[in-house]
Amino acid sequence: MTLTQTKDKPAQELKKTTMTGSEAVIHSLLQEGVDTIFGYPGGAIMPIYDALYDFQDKINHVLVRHEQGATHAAQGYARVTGKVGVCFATSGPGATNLITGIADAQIDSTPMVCITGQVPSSLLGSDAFQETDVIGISMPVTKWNFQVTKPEEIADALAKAFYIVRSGRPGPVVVDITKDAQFGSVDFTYTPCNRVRSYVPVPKIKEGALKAAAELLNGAKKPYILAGHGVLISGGTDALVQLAEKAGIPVASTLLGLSAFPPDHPLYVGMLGMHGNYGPNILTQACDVLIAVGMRFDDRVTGKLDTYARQAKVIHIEIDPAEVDKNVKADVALMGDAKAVLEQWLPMVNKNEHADWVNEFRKCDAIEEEKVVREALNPDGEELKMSEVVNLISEKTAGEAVVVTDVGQHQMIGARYYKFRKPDSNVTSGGLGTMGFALPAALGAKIGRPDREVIAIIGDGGFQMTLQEMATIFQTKAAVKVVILNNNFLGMVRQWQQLFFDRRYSFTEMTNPDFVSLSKGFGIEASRVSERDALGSAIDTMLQHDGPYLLEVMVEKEDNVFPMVPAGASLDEIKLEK
Ligand SMILES: Cc1ncc(C[n+]2csc(CCOP(=O)(O)OP(=O)(O)O)c2C)c(N)n1
Repeated sequence: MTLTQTKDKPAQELKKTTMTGSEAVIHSLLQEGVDTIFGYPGGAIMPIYDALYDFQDKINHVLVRHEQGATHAAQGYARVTGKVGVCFATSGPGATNLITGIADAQIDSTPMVCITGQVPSSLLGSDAFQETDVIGISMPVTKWNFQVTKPEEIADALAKAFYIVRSGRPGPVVVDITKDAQFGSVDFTYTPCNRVRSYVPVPKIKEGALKAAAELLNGAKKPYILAGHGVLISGGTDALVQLAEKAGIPVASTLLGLSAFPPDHPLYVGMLGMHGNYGPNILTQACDVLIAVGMRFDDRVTGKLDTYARQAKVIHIEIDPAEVDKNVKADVALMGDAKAVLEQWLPMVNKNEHADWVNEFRKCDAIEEEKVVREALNPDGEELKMSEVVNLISEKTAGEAVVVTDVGQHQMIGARYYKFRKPDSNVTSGGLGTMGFALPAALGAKIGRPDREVIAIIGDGGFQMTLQEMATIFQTKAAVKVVILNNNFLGMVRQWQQLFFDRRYSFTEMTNPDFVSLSKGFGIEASRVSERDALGSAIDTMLQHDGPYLLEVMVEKEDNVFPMVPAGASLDEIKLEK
């Protein structure tokens, strides 16, 4: 996302005024259009919180219950609004509690600015109370980080932080501010940043590469588009539809690319990856030109690299040069912002149709329908399956909700059976696979888009990793709908134990608390359902409830997610059943 595309208000110049470093932090955030912060106070960041006290009419500070919750909430907020998520935390444990969410934002390209308080600069390196080297700790998982020790550095550091997180491939930044810098006085001026020496956020699109790619595509008999998160980040969904329609190219989506292409479109063929659809995986091994758009050939998508799409010429559209030729060698790399590349490339692409090729996907759909989907959506057994629950939620929300999933079987089922009909609607932890992500991310998404229905789908395991954020949901009254798919197991790990470790269920069964009472204890209305006959009305009650609501759905304990490409296997080895 380039600076010009960001949905934040643009930063403005501000003339000189004398203020404290802490006030300078708040004024800098206001200059960048920030109106929401997720945070948790403590000793080393108290001056900044004190300054914030006077700006409660301009900035909504959401007091989370754990700093990890602040990061995931900021991620959820950023993913559905396209704006920068902002977090505050204190030094030491406050700062270290941010690390999981920062790593998650880094691998899933999410723009986030984390501001941490730090011990006074005179005490740096002395093992002072709550001193930790957050710069050192966060270095490998941030796009940039910086320690401010003087009040006059604050404005420039924050201007640079916002420029870096928004520009090019988005990511997280940490700005660590010592307490003396917060207390000190500064003549504040604010100059937005729009350039950093030696940093080229968006590579220049090369005309020659576009022509070479067009030649490959125009000669292709079995072209195939893999759409990733970069399509959504660049706002390139319309451009992608135009390309696919003009040249008659089937389109598959990565996990994070879901909602970038209309699910009912005749050229849409489904999801890629370990638990993706059968056709998109198996036919990767049959296409002749593979066009990867804003995706990074994650190992969950490629399976065994040595056997991955060996027959195909690869065109890789990508903003981050570090991703090109990293896992899969590109025959032509189209470097740049996905939307810009697609728009510039379109006139060079010939009109075409590949009806027989698209039909090969439909034949695979029929196989998957027969072997997997029919039973998943119309089970013979009495117990509810996750798939039928997600399918019903999809129908009852007309595919128009923001769906935030956690990590595990329910995540893959959510991705497979929710029909995302609006862009920027799928919020999940893709790259890092962070259990505990969904509840706070859903809170952040609802705060960012109160106009949209936000539904968190979470496993009984992951819910217990960040359930304290139920208190934040209660306090903010954010009308998040939480669906726990309770199988009394760490389901995805149990599935692997069943399939690859001889059914030795080593520490994956859970004796759970009473989630309904727990929710009510947090002041959030809740109910439980386990019968098929009662499922529809239970979902209706949840959706119609004015305010947050938790629905616990008891599901089959040992249900499995299929298809599955076993870890490290080739895509040809995809399993449709045990
Ligand atoms: C923080 C973290 N710890 C461990 C894991 C490994 N892990 C992946 S899926 C999973 C099971 C999730 O269980 P649950 O939340 O109940 O969801 P289910 O798979 O049953 O739908 C585990 C333990 C992880 N992804 N994240």
